[in-house]
Amino acid sequence: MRRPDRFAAPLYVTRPVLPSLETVHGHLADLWSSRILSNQGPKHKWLEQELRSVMGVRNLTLFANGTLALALGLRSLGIKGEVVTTPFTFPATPHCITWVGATPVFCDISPDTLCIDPGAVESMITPQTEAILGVHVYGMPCDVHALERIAERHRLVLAYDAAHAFLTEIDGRPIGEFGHLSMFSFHATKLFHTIEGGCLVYSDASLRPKLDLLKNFGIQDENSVLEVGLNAKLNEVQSAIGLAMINEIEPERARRAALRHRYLALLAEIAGIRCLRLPQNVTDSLQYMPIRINAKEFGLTRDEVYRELLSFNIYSRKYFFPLCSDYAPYTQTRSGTTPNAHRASEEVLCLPFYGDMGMETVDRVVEILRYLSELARVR
Ligand code: T4K
Repeated sequence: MRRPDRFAAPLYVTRPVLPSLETVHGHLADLWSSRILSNQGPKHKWLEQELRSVMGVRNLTLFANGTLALALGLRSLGIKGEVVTTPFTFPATPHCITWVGATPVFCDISPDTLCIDPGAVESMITPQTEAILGVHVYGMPCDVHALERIAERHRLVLAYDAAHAFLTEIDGRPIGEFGHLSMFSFHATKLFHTIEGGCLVYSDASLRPKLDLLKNFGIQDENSVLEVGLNAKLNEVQSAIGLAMINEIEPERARRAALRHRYLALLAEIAGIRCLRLPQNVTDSLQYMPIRINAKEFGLTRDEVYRELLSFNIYSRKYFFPLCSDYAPYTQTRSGTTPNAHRASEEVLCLPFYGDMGMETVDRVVEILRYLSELARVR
């Protein structure tokens, strides 16, 4: 059994998609002549318009990043009590709840979707509960219909952290159409990005003026401040990057779809590795390439695989380990039992996945995984 070659350069979990410098220059030239660099200028307005059309939604507001978007979204709805959420997520999710003065409550995830389990949500609801915050992990949708029924039954706000779910659809319906509001991240590591950035999509159009105030210090005009707002505006340079990125979305999605196809076909042949399969009626956001490693069948634990991959110069990522409930600020947080979340956090590994990594790189990553499993078997 020959040890495969190590990658000469580090292979990261992702690399930002970059629009052509020429297109970016064109937009920057406008800024240099107008000298409008921030405060919801023309590029910002234009990008909001473009994204409404690309994402197929009516109500969309841009923010400086996804975290501020979600925190201000919760604030705009006046959430102050308990918010039931998942521990299997990026720390920004419970942080946003905490920053608005509300209290996160953790419950378990479904083993199939890795998203919040509606039954577990319901078991955590108390008279203090005001909202449910689901996370569409890796673009896999939560059980939106079951959550909607629970939210209606208990008169709760239903919000989503859709940071990974840009262009995810269920039965052709944009994911942002479900629930009261959804946050999308436009961080550099996302398929569509503005370097840092994010947006809220929401069902109630009357929320828009409030969100516009909240992201601009609450300033109504020179003489009046109506809200305790923050500075959460996407500036004109970031908006220009976003505009230049619009034409990159579909080519990048096509490249990633081909890579995903190859990964799925090759990984299916390795015992102990399971890929997250989206239901037939769901359009893939093509954001991450998560796999689950069953240590018994594969011969190595996820952590061992992670370390072995580093020796090949592959920087896979354990999104999401540890669970948020195990981070210092949340160890005392009310939580149901979360066996599925614990298991997922110990088994999931996100493999390198970005358009220009190239098909042969997928082949090499899988060859290395196959080698590791064979090596574990003969040891
Ligand atoms: N909710 C969820 C469920 C989220 O996953 C996130 C963010 C949020 C909320 C908050 O949204 P934002 O406020 O960020 O808009 C990265 C991203 O920074 C973060 O946005 C993302 N989730 C998270 C899952 O991944 P890290 O700490 O893993 O980033 P980092 O710096 O280790 O980058 C990962 C790899 O990407 C690097 O190894 C190399 C590559 N990279 C990264 C950057 C920043 C580049 O090649 N170039 C770059 O400029 O968090």
